[in-house]
Amino acid sequence: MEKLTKRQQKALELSELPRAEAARLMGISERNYRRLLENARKNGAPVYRKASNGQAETTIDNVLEAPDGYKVKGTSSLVGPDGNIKQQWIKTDIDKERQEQIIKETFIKAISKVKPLPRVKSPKKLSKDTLTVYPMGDPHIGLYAWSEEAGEDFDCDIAEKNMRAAVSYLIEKTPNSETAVILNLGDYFHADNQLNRTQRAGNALDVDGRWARVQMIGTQLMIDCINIALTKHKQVVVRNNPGNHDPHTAQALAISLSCAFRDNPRVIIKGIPNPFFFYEFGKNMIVSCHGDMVKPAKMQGVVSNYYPEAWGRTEHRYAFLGHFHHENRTEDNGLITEIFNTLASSDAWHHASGYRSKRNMKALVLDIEDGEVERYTFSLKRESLCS
Ligand SMILES: [Mn+2]
Repeated sequence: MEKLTKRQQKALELSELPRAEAARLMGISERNYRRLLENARKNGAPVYRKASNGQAETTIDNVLEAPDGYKVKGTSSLVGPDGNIKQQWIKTDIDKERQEQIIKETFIKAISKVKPLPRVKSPKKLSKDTLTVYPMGDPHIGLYAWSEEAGEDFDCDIAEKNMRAAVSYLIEKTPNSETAVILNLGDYFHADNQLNRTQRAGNALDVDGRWARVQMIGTQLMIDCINIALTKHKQVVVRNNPGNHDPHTAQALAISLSCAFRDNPRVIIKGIPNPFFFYEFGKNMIVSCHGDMVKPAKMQGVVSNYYPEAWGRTEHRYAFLGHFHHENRTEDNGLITEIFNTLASSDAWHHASGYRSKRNMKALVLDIEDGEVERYTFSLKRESLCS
């Protein structure tokens, strides 16, 4: 029996009285009194009614219905010396058919509230003449910074909130290119495993929580970013550069994304183990790697050496890098090398060492003939616009 309300209990106590009298004592209408009794019954309370002669009625017909899902199987009575029934217990049993029906109805009701995953519709009026690139500079999901020590607070929740806001903002602003490239420049995850040290240098890492939780948050976040991009672009190419913080987890992320979007021909997950990403669009060529292995100043030689045919076919050549967190754009003999800022904060060591960069995320629009024609910036100050 569920807990009765005080008013239901009072109504029950008065149920031996004529209904009009009981309602008057409770200061409510007969109709409302009847409702109270009905609700008490629904909560499982057996409710009696007195016969008009003032004696308790003896047949189960006079007992209001058993609680839903139960059926009355008999009564047990206490008979006084005068032969009248003083008290009566109603024996109920589970009504299996009705219970099945209730379970079925409950399921149908619950299911009707569950919305299926929204199938992202392909947008209309798309331009084949532009390509939008969303470089994600070193997101460092899983980094923990405490403002008392590092000047700024940062953790998984903050990283996730900022990234969602940035991607939503930029996708709202950019033109309707048919194809977009989500280019994770590397160090998407702060730690590659639970040792909480970088693989090569062995630097100690300040981490937020458990590694598996960070993986789950980061992977879901990237899936969500891709889905946001699918609302704007017909084709979404995704690349995850392995960084010095996440040489393995970047690959695991890419594999997870391949599985998640296996049945969606609109999403292409590119080159999982190769540290270099290559993409050609009209007269544009994009090469990207994290930036920890090849010095930015060497990129012109590497790109022309690795991709000589594409170098010959294209006119606007870009090398997009992360790793350094500060912004830098240089042009060197036919290649523009650009290092992007990040949305992540500094950790304690970088703060103590005097490194701090602007925190933002950008979107670049490349024209099929003319190269870069537009760019948009989400700085963290714009976050409030996107809540
Ligand atoms: Mn790095």
